[in-house]
Amino acid sequence: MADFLTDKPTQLERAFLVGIQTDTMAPGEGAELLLELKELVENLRLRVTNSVLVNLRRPTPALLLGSGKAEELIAQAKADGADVIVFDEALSPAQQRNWEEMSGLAVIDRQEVILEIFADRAHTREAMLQVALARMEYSLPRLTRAWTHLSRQRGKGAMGGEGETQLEQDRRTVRDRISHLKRELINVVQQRDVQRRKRQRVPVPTCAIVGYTNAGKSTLLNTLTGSEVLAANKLFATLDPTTRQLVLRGNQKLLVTDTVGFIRRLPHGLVEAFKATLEEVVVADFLLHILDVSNPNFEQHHATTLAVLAELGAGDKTIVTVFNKVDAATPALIQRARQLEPDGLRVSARTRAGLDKLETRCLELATDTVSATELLVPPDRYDVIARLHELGQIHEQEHTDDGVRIKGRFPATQTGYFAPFVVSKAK
Ligand SMILES: Nc1nc2c(ncn2[C@@H]2O[C@H](COP(=O)(O)OP(=O)(O)OP(=O)(O)O)[C@@H](O)[C@H]2O)c(=O)[nH]1
Ligand SMILES: [Mg+2]
Repeated sequence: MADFLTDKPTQLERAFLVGIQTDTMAPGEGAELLLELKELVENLRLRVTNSVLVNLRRPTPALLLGSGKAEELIAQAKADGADVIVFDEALSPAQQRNWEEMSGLAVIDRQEVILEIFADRAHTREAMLQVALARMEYSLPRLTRAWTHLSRQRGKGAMGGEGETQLEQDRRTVRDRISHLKRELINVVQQRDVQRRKRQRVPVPTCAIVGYTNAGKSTLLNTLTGSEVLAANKLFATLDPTTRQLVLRGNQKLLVTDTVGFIRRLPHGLVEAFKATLEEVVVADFLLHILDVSNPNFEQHHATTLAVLAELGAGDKTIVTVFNKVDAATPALIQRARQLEPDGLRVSARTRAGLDKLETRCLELATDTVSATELLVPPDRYDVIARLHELGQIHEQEHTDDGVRIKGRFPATQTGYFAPFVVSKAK
């Protein structure tokens, strides 16, 4: 078996892209997705020879498209000198195999392209584990195809004869690797949990920056906190979460986490695999949803991000919508942003325009979120109890053997004062 942890795509060079427009899609959506697919494919350093948009009435089980159309596309791909056909629409394992047999070319879909980019970007142990897991889940039902993934020589699965037993062996190996990776990822999650608890002994409020890939999340983190996280004009530059401290007015601290970007039709296995990393989003006190308002597709990006957040179980968090790159956006686009989210903030992480307003909003939310807290005060510290009553609103107070247990809301500006007594940060 190829080593999925270290493989890099190197062999294929020229891609022929096939986009699909169906009746159920919004007009023009197929064309837009196809443009995005082109960008994705170019991020793999493949050259795009041609992009074709096909109107699809009724998908067929064997090839997705009708066989006449398939033959036509294959002839065109070959004439263009392509060595791989890339579908924007997900292909079933059988469809993929049929296309490969019919064309003699490698045939992949958007999901696999995204997986390959993630594999290319993964450098830390955690990211590599997550990508490896997602790739294996993807390849398990596809072991009989001629190409197992971009970086491999032709596979041996479908060769007949002792092929069956070979295939069974391959399946077993992949299943074993999958359960092994899952166990390792559980360790990662536990470790992260320990780190987070250490950090939260003093309850500093947290926020996570989320959004479509290339929206400017890392740039915003850098500008706000003066750090130097990699920000680059390429898709999925960030795979690992990075947390930095932002000091707001009145010395209010806020931990800000930069996260992996989202994209339309993100492979489900990838979202699953990245749950360890995306835990930061789920536990954050609030989210900054960054959009690239200079990109005419930002409305779709907005919807995609909200859908992924819902899938992660973070759909009901407080979200601050931040329209970034106003320096590069046309007035018409900015007008559309206003319509989409009238309360959204308009900023430029590059020129710093609007960042003071963003910081003010963060301060309001940070002050709000530290406030729901459970404390345990030693029985002899009546001074503290009196002060807490003075400072905040007490919701519950109970005398126990260990001391006085208090639940309530307190201004975050007093965090330093009550932090030593905090038991947990209630939600
Ligand atoms: N014009 C302009 N460009 C920006 C702004 N903010 C970020 N960019 C550029 O947008 C590109 C992507 O920025 P990143 O910060 O890497 O984006 P990201 O959201 O972290 O992307 P991923 O990690 O790939 O998901 C870079 O080339 C940035 O220089 C901005 O306010 N204005
Ligand atoms: Mg980034």
